Amino acid sequence: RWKKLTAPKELTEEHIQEEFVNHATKTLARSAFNMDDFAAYQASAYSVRDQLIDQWNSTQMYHTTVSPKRVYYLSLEFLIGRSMDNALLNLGIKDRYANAIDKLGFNMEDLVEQETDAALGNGGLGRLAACFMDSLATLDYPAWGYGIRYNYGIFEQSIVDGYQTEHPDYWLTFGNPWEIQRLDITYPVAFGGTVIRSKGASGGFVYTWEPTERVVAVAHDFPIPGFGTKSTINIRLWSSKPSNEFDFASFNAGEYEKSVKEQTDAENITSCLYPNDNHYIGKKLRLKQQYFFVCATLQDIIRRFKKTGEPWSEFPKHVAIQLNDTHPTIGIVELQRILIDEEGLDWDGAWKIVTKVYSYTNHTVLPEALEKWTVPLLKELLPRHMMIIFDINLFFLQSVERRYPGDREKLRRMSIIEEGVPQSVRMAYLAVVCCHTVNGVAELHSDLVQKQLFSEFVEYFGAGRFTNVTNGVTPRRWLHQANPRLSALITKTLKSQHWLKDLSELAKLKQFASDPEFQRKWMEIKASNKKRLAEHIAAHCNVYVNPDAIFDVQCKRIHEYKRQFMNILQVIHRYEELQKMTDEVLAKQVPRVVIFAGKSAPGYYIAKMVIKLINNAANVINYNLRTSKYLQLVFIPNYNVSLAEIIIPASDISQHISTAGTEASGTSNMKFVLNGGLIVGTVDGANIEIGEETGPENIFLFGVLTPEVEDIRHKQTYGTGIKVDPKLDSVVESIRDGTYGQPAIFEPLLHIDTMRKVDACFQNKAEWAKKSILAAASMGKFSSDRSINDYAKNIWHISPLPPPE
Ligand code: DL6
Repeated sequence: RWKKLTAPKELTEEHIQEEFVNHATKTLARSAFNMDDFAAYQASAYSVRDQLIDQWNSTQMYHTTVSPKRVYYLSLEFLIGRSMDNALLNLGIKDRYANAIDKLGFNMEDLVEQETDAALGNGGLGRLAACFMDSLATLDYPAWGYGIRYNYGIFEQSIVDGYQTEHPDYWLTFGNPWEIQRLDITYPVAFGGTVIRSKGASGGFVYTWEPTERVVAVAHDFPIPGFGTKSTINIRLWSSKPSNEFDFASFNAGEYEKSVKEQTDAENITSCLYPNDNHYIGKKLRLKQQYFFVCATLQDIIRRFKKTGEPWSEFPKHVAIQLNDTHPTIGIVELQRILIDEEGLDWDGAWKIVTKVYSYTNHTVLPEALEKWTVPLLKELLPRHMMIIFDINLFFLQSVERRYPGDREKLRRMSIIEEGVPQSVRMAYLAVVCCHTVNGVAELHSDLVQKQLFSEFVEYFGAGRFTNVTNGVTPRRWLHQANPRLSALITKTLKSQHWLKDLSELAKLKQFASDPEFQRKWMEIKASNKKRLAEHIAAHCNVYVNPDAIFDVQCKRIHEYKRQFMNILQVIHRYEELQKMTDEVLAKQVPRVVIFAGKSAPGYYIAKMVIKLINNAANVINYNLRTSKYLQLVFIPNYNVSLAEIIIPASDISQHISTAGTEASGTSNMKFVLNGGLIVGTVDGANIEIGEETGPENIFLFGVLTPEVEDIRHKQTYGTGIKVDPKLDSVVESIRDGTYGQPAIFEPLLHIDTMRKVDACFQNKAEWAKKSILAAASMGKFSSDRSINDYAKNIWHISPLPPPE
């Protein structure tokens, strides 16, 4: 009877309308006279969620029955964006929904716009996690994502007088139809206190942690549907709440603030996402977040494993845990602690299990982004974990000492504990010592990881522990959803949608790259995407940009190493050149619209000054009546996933110009090319592999190679050569003399010649269209499906488990 009652009904338009009205009137208590677009979005969202839940229940039930090896993807960030459009497309029910809703007087595209982004991440790392979830579901892998349900996601950015201004992103104001709160799934999490050592029954020592602070983790589930499959997997995000709701003693004594303090302290743990990208900050609350989330996650994983009734030795046959950067690394220590202190295993037995389960992805070689927690802070919050880290380090260094007797310098360099006042724990070293596999995220980056960051560990453990998995992006969101017309053209041309499940099929488009009719359709879609972006810019920046100009985009987090500063100098140089031209020469210039977007960390002064400079320069450039036909500049505020979905399909060129060796991979580079934009980029991160796939003629790479960077830096620092490009002298001078507002503080540099090349190429429309098609058709490698298959095969050793039809 249960089965019959829960069997999904056929999803006819009528059924969709019934469900919609049901949610509007019952869930939202609205009447037909009180339905605006937002209420209609909510009613649709709840009814789509019902569809998701059906699939999700059957996927989970099936996985529970089979009990396969699962991968658990632990990430402090999941930058999901909006869910409704994505769910409709992945479930293959968008047209039916749009028609059904249309007949009720609503437009699906308008409703989709009502949704607030789930912005629980800073940038590339968090968005990668979201792409990976889409691929895991699409490829039918038994997988779970685990993270934190922040009440406040990444701040919202507005531009006031040219300056970035931050506003809290309370994304949950109107509830969240895409989550299921699991008040029945809670786990205790403890902090602080002391550790008591006593003699155990077998004569060895037993350690009892007596914490001073206890909170509770509550599960919230976000179903993630695969594309063209019944698999729907889960991201489980934890929120914190107090273990004792209320301190009645204090309340009765009239100390009201004290009585709620425990409650607020507990809830604070999952209040805010730390808004730093590629920069670690040693805040106590951040460490609490990290431990809180892995502690709850491990209890959940262990509960699931225990249902199998199998002994601990079988744990690695059921569980693979991937650490998305070092942020969840304390989870390694937590598992060792649980196994020895709570499950009674001896050290070696526990260690064998722990080291078979965990693997670690490194996402940066920048020293300022490598996490280090001070020993006093770790001792204060997690005293037992600190003891275990010291033990792991001791055993590790003892074996290093055996291999390299007497080499004290090596021991100091390789130690997980960095000496200093105070001492600190190098979390990346901890991860390398404890994980069976460590990967970088693009070929060059993985090479630097092995040759620079962890070279002595490669020598010690052997190269087998280290590998590369080049990042990828999901073509479902980043082409099918963001660029529906291009997706439709590709499907029509290839006579099937299968390319959305196997992106390498895009290569078949190459045969049409010189076909004028295909080029015309391709470029017409680009033109309409540019118009759409121009409308967004008019609405949000009050600038009317020329949609026929080259759209030259740099949108990403604002960071010195990403060199938005270099880009704005180049724009200013272009502007100055235009000023010098006669009307005749001016009339021959290729019009350009330069588009910046991106957030700076709130405390990152230089990055914020770059935003200000861009906005100041825009104010000068856009109001020059003589030259604004040829050059316009905008900074679009509040870059997020939804805005990226508008910007990316509209770019002609996009800039990925980090100093060689600094950008681990980059993933927006892949999204731009997939949408027919060409890259202007340095020889860095995934740009290199993209160039290998497209061929050098379909990408504008420039600049020095990684090994040369150190050399140049050295020469600049010590003043023995390399001079600033003289073409930039006047730019630097004009910034210095205050033409663009804030004088000085900026330093110059290059890529002007590449931009000239771009101008020349853009004038030949057919050649440009051909490059655009060929580049997009070469993107097969950069699907996150390929990345996930690499992880599954080489690191996690898991297999697809499609639910039965
Ligand atoms: O791997 C995803 C993404 C890369 O594409 C970017 O190149 C890289 O900068 C970013 N790394 C981080 C590091 N943050 N921490 N820790 O966000 O990862």
